[in-house]
Amino acid sequence: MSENTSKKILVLNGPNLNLLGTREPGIYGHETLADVQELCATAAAAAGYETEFLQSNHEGVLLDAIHGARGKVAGIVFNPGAFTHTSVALADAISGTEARVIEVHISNVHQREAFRHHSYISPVAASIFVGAGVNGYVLAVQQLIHLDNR
Ligand code: CA2
Repeated sequence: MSENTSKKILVLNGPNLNLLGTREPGIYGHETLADVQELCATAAAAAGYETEFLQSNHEGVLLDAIHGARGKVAGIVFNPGAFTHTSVALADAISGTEARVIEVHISNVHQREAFRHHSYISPVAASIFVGAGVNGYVLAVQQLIHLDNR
């Protein structure tokens, strides 16, 4: 484990992901964000890690969460939602704080509209899981733990 980190993982979700499980099940599945929270906590606990979970529809709240996590977590599992495709500020926060981020997208963004094919987050992410449904969060937690113990 690298120095200055704890056995804590921040799971961060961006705009509209609070709607998970309520609409568009053909794209995002039937699981709710509460289900995702439980999946992440269980995957983390299996390796002795704790999770902190936050969803926000506000870019500034996500920025503050990334800044606040500095030195306090092993890394961040991050689904930035639509901010993925628009936010230089979130990318700057990740590179500026040197946060270890695993980017997650429930849907396969590359099978969708062209504007979803570009991510400002991917160049500053350590790993990316796309199109694995909510299991992508579990894979991301496991990957983060793997990287933390290299
Ligand atoms: O596939 C993903 O996880 C996305 O990050 C989800 C974002 C979308 O803008 C990205 O391109 C890909 C949208 C999140 C909205 O989630 C909803 C869930 C259920 C119903 C409506 C929206």
